[in-house]
Amino acid sequence: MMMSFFTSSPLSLVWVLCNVLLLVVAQQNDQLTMVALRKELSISMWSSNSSDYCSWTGVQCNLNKSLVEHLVLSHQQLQGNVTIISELKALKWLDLSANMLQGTIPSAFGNLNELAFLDMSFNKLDSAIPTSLGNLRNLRYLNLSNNNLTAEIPVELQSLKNLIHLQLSENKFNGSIPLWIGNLTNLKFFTAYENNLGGAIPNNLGSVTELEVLNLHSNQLQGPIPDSIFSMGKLVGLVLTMNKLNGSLPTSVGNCKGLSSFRVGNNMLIGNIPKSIGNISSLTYFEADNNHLSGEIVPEFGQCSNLTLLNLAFNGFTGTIPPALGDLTNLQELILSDNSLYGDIPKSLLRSKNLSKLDLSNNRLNGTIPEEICITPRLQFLILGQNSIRGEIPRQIGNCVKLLQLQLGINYLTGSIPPEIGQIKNLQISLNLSFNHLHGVLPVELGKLDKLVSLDVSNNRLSGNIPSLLKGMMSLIEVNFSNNLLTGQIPIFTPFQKSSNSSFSGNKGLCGEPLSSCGKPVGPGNDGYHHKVSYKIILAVVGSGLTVFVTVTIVVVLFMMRERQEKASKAAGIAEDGNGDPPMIIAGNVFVENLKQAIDFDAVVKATLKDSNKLSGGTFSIIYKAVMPSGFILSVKRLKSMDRTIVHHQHKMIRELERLGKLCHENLMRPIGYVIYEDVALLLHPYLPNGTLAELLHESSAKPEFKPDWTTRLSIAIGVAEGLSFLHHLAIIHLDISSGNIFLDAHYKPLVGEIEISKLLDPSRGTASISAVAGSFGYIPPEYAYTMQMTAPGNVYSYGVVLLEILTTRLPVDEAFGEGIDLVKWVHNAPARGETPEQILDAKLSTVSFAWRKQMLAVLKVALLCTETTPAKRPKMKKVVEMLQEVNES
Ligand SMILES: *[C@@H]1O[C@H](CO)[C@@H](O)[C@H](O)[C@H]1NC(C)=O
Ligand SMILES: *[C@@H]1O[C@H](CO)[C@@H](O)[C@H](O)[C@H]1NC(C)=O
Ligand SMILES: *[C@@H]1O[C@H](CO)[C@@H](O)[C@H](O)[C@H]1NC(C)=O
Ligand SMILES: *[C@@H]1O[C@H](CO)[C@@H](O)[C@H](O)[C@H]1NC(C)=O
Ligand SMILES: *[C@@H]1O[C@H](CO)[C@@H](O)[C@H](O)[C@H]1NC(C)=O
Ligand SMILES: *[C@@H]1O[C@H](CO)[C@@H](O)[C@H](O)[C@H]1NC(C)=O
Ligand SMILES: *[C@@H]1O[C@H](CO)[C@@H](O)[C@H](O)[C@H]1NC(C)=O
Ligand SMILES: *[C@@H]1O[C@H](CO)[C@@H](O)[C@H](O)[C@H]1NC(C)=O
Ligand SMILES: CC(=O)N[C@H]1CO[C@H](CO)[C@@H](O)[C@@H]1O
Repeated sequence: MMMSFFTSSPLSLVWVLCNVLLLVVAQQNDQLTMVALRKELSISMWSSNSSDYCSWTGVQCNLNKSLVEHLVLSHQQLQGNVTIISELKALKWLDLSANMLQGTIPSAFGNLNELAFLDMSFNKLDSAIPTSLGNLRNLRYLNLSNNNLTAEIPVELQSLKNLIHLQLSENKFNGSIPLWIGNLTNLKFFTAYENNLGGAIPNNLGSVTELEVLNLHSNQLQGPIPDSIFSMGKLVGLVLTMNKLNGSLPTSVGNCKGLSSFRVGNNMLIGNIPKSIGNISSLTYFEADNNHLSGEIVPEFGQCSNLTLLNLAFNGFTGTIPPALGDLTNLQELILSDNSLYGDIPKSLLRSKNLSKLDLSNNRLNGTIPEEICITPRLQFLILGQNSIRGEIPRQIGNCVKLLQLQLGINYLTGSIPPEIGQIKNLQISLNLSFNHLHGVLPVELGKLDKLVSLDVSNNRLSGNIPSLLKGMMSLIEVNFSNNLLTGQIPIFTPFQKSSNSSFSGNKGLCGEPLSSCGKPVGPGNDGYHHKVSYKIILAVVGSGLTVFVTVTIVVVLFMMRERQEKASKAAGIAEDGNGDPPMIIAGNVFVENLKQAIDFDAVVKATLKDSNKLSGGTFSIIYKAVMPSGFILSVKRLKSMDRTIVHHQHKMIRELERLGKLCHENLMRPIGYVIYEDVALLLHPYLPNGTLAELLHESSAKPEFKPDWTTRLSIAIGVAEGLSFLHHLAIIHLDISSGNIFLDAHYKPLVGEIEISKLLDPSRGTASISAVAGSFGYIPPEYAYTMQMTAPGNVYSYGVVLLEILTTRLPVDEAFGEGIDLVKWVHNAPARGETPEQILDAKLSTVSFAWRKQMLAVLKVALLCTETTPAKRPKMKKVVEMLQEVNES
């Protein structure tokens, strides 16, 4: 057979030889290309591997192992020229996401005829999309999100008829959304949010029969929401928030039986909400706040049994709140503020046992507060201010034990303040009863609210003394007792004396600081205040072990004494400044050459003397925002508990800082310079506008559309792990890992901060007393109480707590967990309580999709490992990174 084949015709022999030759050449080509690529990009995970490129990490070849088909090089900090990849002619799958690629997308990528998946998201690519990408006829997934790409979406992409996913979000695209998108009939997923796209939403999207997700938020889109996008009925998620859309909500929205998320807030929409909304049984989020919608809130919402969030705030809705909303057993947030609603707060609403936020403020509600107010135990935010609510505050308000914020100001409430308010031990954000007709005395039970930050009872008819038991409100920062009938001496209590006299004015019978003195001797000092706080912290941190308890007490007291000294010297500093003498700068430097011009040391120092510039405070430092005369914005860290050693060891410190300034990892916030004056050290960092992870996760003021989704959270978790892994690789132990020390850049890339502290306050340098209280409450590993030393496994534990925060959106310490239980214990004890992981994870994320839920469960496993009680059982940071990346790729 063989013989006959070979001999049958010399021509066929030539043909076979040619093919073998071609194959060899092709193989050689991929070999050369891969070796050249490894050299060009100095890819670390390929550094020690063989010449068999098909076995390199992230590489897959076809069955006969000659040609590269899959190339996954995400998260490799790649920076070079990737054009050469276009030589890998058999490539089907190319993932270059989350690197540092700059410049244009290589137009030679248009030659990759087989390519089905191209992901270049999360890089620094700029300019226009090369038109050659229109040649990729087999492309099914194109992800170019999170770059700096500009110009219009090129018309050539209309040839990509097989596209299923097209992601162009978070770039600088302009022009309008092309009409030809309507011809990509296979498209399921289209995102172009956070660009500069204008014009109207094409009204032929109805022919995109498979469209499931359309996310175009934060553009300049105008015109109506086209009726047609609902005509195919497959839509699951529609996000058009923050545009300039007008027109009314199409009735056809009711066709989309599978629609889960409908978000059109911050536009200029008019008209009523169509009653057909009641047909969408799968609806989970409905957000239409900040529009010009009007009419009544349709009771048909009550049929959307899966509805979790309903936000219609800042519109022109009138009429009453439909009692049918009480049928929504899954409702967690009902936000109807800033409309013209009147009538009662329906009692049925309070049956929603999952309701955690009820915001009906700034309407014309003229009923009373129902006694059933906290039949639902989950309520955390009860915001009823600026209405015409009458009657008394029911005593049952004391049942609202989970409440974080209670706003009843500017109403017509009568009667007295019920002492039961003192039972709401969780109350933290604010208690506002101002501008009502309340009379009687201030109940002493308010003193039990030891977490409350802001108390406002102004503009009522309250009488009697301000009870000295209010000193129990140890977290108080803002108070307002003004315009009442209060009498007697203002108790000596730091938060009171630190307030301005307008907080107490308008009470004829009130005297003492900050008002004029009563002519009587003033009581003892306020030292008890701080001691009480620290005492509590010690108890919670240590939990057991008397010897340890004593050691820690001494340490904490030492720490606090330093802090007080520091406060005194700071006050002196401000006084000096008032005289026009700026403090003498002893030393200062900027490590980054091209920033030297932009930074002015005097302006840096001045900025830190103003409290209004304060951004946040960590365990070891206070952070200020400093705007330079050049317009450049810095974040300036003033080291707390300043030690003389820092001045004495100045040169050492400067060397250390300069070394840290060279620490190059994209997930570490390294110093760009420093200023030293008197005995104060200021460290300069770039200012990151997105704040900290703690703010992102826990700050209720952030708008829902800025709440990070799971994908963002996972990438933050991975970034932080990578930063810490890098530190450990250099044998640097972080002393204060917490979500408050993780900063986020404009793309939500995390940067681990406070790394300097680890070096500057090294225990081996005689500053052990400070590092001995290393860590933030809730993040401190259990073994720390015995060893008093922060270690790499200790860092892994603290990181595990951050992971749990990311997964649960809960604070590391919260009284809601029960006596002596922190987040770690609460999660570890879930099986014992008979709770499933689903009851632990943030349901707003875990119920979005099965894929997210699966990833969250996998990350939960990692978090449980990290927070093992036995340090030896915790994985190394490097292993954590690997595990998380595996989850990410699954
Ligand atoms: C190698 O694999 C490709 C496709 O996977 C196939 O077309 C080709 O014939 C194979 N070559 C050999 C020598 O097996
Ligand atoms: C990248 O490399 C290709 C050749 O592989 C070359 O043609 C191109 O000019 C390079 N681009 C840059 C920006 O250096
Ligand atoms: C880019 O989009 C694809 C789907 O089109 C997705 O699989 C991938 O995870 C996305 N990349 C990133 C980094 O999110
Ligand atoms: C994006 O491009 C603009 C110029 O168009 C540039 O000023 C900016 O620094 C770039 N941003 C990033 C993150 O590369
Ligand atoms: C779009 O952006 C490109 C490049 O930034 C610019 O040249 C062009 O004028 C812009 N077009 C519009 C319509 O704004
Ligand atoms: C879409 O396809 C139709 C027919 O296939 C064609 O007539 C029309 O011009 C295309 N529209 C665009 C905007 O390319
Ligand atoms: C409501 O949500 C549950 C859980 O996510 C889901 O199983 C169910 O199918 C949803 N109901 C409808 C009508 O979509
Ligand atoms: C509440 O206000 C509405 C509309 O102004 C009015 O019709 C109604 O009588 C008021 N209810 C009470 C109890 O005052
Ligand atoms: C297949 C193989 O040997 N891969 C190794 C390549 O090198 C990296 C790091 O140098 C290892 O992690 C891989 O296991």
